[in-house]
Amino acid sequence: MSILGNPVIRREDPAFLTGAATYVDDLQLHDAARVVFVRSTVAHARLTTVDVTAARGLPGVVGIFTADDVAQLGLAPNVRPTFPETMRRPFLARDVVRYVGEPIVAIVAETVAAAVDAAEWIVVDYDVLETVVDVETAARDDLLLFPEHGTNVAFTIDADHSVDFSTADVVVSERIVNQRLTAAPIEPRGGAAHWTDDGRLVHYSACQGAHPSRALLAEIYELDPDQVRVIVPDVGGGFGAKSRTYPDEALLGWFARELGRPVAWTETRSENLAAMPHGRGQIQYARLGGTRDGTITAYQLDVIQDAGAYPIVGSVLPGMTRQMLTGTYTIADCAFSSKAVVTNTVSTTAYRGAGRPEATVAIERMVDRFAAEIGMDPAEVRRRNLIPRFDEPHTTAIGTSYDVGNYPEALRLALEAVGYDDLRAEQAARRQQRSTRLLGIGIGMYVEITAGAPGGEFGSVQLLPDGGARVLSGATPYGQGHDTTWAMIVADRTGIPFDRIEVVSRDTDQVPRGGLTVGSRSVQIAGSAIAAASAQLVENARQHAADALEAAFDDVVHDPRSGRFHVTGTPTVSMGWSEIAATAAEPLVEATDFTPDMPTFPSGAHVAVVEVDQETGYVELRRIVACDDAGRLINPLIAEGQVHGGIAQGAAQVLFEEISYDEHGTLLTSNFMDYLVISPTELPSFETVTLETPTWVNELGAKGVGESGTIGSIPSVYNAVIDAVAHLGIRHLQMPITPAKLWHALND
Ligand code: MCN
Repeated sequence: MSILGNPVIRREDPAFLTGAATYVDDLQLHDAARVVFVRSTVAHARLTTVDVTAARGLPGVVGIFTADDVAQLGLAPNVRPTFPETMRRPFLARDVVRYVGEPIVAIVAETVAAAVDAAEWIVVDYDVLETVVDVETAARDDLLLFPEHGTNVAFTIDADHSVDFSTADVVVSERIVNQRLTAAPIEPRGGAAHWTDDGRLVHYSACQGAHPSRALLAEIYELDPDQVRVIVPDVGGGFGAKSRTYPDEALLGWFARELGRPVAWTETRSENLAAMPHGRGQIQYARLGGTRDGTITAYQLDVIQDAGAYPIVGSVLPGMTRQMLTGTYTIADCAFSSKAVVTNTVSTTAYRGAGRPEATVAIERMVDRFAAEIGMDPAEVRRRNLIPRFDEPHTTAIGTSYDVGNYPEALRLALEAVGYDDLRAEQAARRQQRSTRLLGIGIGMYVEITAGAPGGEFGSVQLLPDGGARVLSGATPYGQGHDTTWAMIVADRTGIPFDRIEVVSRDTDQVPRGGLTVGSRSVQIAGSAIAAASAQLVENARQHAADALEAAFDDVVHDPRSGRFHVTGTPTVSMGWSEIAATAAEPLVEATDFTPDMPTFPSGAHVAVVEVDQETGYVELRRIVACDDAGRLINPLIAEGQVHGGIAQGAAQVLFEEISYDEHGTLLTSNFMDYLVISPTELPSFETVTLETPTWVNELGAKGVGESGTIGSIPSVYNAVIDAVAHLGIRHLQMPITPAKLWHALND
């Protein structure tokens, strides 16, 4: 029996659960000074004075840095060369600040307390400029953040034609707000840096990719990548928001070099809420048309994406929304357009799902709106429009080719598991009894794209002298259980026992290459590389066994279950991995880079059941049934954990979480009293339903699962809440649907 597909308990967890893990802030770098940033308290202003003199020489202060002190670094590199040059940001603000939280001065001191005290003595005078926070207002270009750019629009995607709604009997339209969120990782951002005697930069970072971080730092410091070592210690979550070493953290190397000693920085929670880029922030104008028999014929989605003050990844995420435009449905005529627009807020970036939840929310809300309009059950409308099961690539009207999928089965399984018909009967009965506990049932179908960005991943497997193995992986885990997963793959392919396989990652000196852990790409790319390297190692070892057993190579058989090599027909004449390791003149090691030919498209169906208290507007999540098809699962226990976390974050978006700024650009949600992170008390036990439709894109048959829970849960919970109140004439509400918002809707 293979170890793959079994719920192997994560080997990472004992350290996490007992406090034995080492996060950046736990590193005891000898003689490290601490960094504190002075950040803008004004959203848009000309800086008239930045006076640091009073802070110099204060007890414990070892260095103070302003824009002038880091001028040699120029502007921070753009995320991609195609980003507008005119919108590039400085490392520290020089003339103008464009959001609350923009770093202006860095103080380095013996302790954080000394640096915080010194910060009180920094004088910053602001000549306040008019501010634009609302993205729809910013899109009108009445006020420009970068006058030399001529517009606030950073990127556009134009619709290639106008959709024909003339054949539709019914057309529904809606403005849908995918509000700003923060990733809220349990560990905020942090880093530490020092220089070696031979001039190498060593940078520790709580980030999502050691090698991309090294490449960026090498670019900034004009060093050969070999001159930079990035080490990623244990990381307390990232959810997309830690996918880049941002300008503040990138400066740590500069401070360390100038001061000739190590420096370390960990942001506070409020700093994290203000300064770590946010997610979502997409406003959608959706239009969907169809015939009275329930056939959807036309769909148009136009979006405005809030880029924040300086465009980074968030501003190009509408591209992902476009790719997943029509979701799991066959819709003959569709079109998409988008504009990414700068505002006086922190930049937006990827947050779990990154552009795909937005696509899913739009189509799934509109399908429900359409169903309500024609008076048909939303499950039935979905059944009538789902793409039938396919095993060859299926290309949608927007031009995206999906690999394999079985959407009707996911819907059937989820509805069966939830007991859909009984719930509808219960809902009808309650409505008839005029119960104030309003029952809502919401379906969220999704298909999403994983490993959507091009690129491969490195993996190697080395046979150790004692017959164990060491795996090197270029992927950087930050909570996904990669060590367990990679050891399972190697154990399966080689027969080397699981607990004798060690995994090395997150250190650019130990692993030659690696990518970013984003877009749920790791299992399908890094996992496939490791599987291929394992297979090569087996072939290599077979040759050794053949030599040692004095047999022809073709006559030597490897048994992956026992981990032994024997001569065909003579199982007693055999060798194990430790004997091969002992007899081999050189250590056996095999390395591979795997680059898939195309992304994969995980899919599924979630059904949420909610109860709305008509008197208070409080929404109680009663059940969430999730059927997530991520192809073949390597470790169903970890996959389920991924789905659980994702569901929690998705439900949180619908019910509680929202980053808000006032009209002056002051952050109103600067702590966890105001930013309502969801907790277990607001969540039911999730019910998961298994469906595995293996992909042919990689030999593991695996798709990504890291973001599925979020993508499926948002539309299901959203639709459930609206479904609960639909009979009272409510057609739509914007997220988050807080008790106050719902109460007002029910009473207005
Ligand atoms: N898995 C599996 N079989 C599959 C796919 C995945 O068994 N077919 C399991 C594996 O055990 C793997 C894990 O699921 O270790 C996640 O695999 P994958 O879907 O490939 O995703 P990545 O490892 O590339 O992780 C990225 C993804 C993203 S994009 C976000 S955002 C996210 C997420 O992972 N952020 C997380 N999960 C997170 N989990 C934690 N704890 N913290 C975060 O910040």
